[in-house]
Amino acid sequence: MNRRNFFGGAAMTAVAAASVSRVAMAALPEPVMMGKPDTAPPLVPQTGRPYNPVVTLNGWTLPWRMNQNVKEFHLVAEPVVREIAPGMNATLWGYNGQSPGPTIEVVEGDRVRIFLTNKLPEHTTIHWHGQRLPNGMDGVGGLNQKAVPVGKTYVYEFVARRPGTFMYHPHADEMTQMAMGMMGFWVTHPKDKHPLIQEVQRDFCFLLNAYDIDPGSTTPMPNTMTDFNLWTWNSRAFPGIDSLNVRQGDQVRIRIGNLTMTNHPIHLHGHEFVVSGTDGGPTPPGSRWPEVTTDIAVGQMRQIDFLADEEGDWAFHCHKSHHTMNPMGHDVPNMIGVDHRGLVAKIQKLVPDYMVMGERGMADMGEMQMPIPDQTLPMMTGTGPYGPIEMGGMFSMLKVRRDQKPGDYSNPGWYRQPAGTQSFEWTGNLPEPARFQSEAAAAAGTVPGLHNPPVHASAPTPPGTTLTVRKPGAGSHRGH
Ligand SMILES: [Cu+2]
Repeated sequence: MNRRNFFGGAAMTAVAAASVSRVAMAALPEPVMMGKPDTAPPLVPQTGRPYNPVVTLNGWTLPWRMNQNVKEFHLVAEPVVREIAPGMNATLWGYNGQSPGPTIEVVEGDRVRIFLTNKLPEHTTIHWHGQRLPNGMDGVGGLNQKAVPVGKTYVYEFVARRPGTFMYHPHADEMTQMAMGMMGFWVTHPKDKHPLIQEVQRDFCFLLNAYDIDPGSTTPMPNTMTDFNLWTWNSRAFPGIDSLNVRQGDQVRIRIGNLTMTNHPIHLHGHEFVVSGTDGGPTPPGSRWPEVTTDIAVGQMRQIDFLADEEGDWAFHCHKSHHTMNPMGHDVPNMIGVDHRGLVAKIQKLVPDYMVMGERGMADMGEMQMPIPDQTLPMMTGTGPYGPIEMGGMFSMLKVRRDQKPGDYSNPGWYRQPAGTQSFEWTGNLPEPARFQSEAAAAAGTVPGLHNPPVHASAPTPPGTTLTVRKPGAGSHRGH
């Protein structure tokens, strides 16, 4: 947050409440801006009903002003510069200095008033995805309201009627505005103990989003429908995504919404979770079963609950392996299995930077320092205590520690596995695998037919017989 608006949770709301005069009450709440892509600490509520606040991954919660029992928020839709990961800044559209916009946290039954100021170069609206509200507050431009013109401020007001996991985004020139990063998270906390909502010690949230930004440029291409090259959580790509740091024994909730153009099977290592809620509300207990991956379709939200009882650094990622990669060339030939040693050295005499990808797989990409244009990211990156992690995009870690303090969300560093609990190198004898023996036997001619399958199963071809293979001519199937 910048100095002008940084009051630091308690102080911010206290100052606002004390200084609101009759005149000021009629005025707009001053918008709070955020200048950094860091994960902000939870915003503990100073006014209204208490609740256990969420932590937005590489994001923050928008402070509010209490105005005669109405929670007032001020969102400013505007162009922003978002650091996708160190080394790459994207020119996006967002709210209050960042993309995604700030998380809005309220309590079931709260009356909420949101001022939306449009500082974009075109009109916009906000749709409150998943909310029960009056039809005229639903934010579909042209259908429920006139779109908010450039430079104007509109007001949305409704009661947050049901607790749950929601999001907000424009419903005006959606293709462009969502491709540019306009979206935000919304959490409505239950007002009392809720039979379907378990109390948790840690509550995280983030949105799945994707961008198509040509290496070397900074602005996403809004016309792209499927061929995105940056797969992000809250407009961050690994290694720019913060880890989810918890204390061993914590009951943990992670809320995820999908505003990309494809589904994402989100996978957690080392633990089982249940889907405890969707954007339709908390799930009935009879509908819950253990999972380690949950697929989140476009426009869906999933809320997962689990007990973090295993210490360690656990990978947490989208299971589509291309979504744990950062931008890669799309016209790269497949070199797996092609031995081009010698060739590279010859070409490098002419083109010093020349490199060939993936003769033995793509793992080389994790360690080679290939020159890349400014304003893009290495395809796979991130270094752990044992070498390159070889991940990008939608990847992070759940860090479970016995000695993490309650309420401490700081990164505890890398986990050191206790002695004798880590995969290790076998240094004993290696017996010849059985398949090599059979191949050796086949090469010696003692397994007839393994390399030269017989034409007729009933009459094995004796060794030494020349086979005549009849192939159809181009476009012709005559003769067979
Ligand atoms: Cu994915």
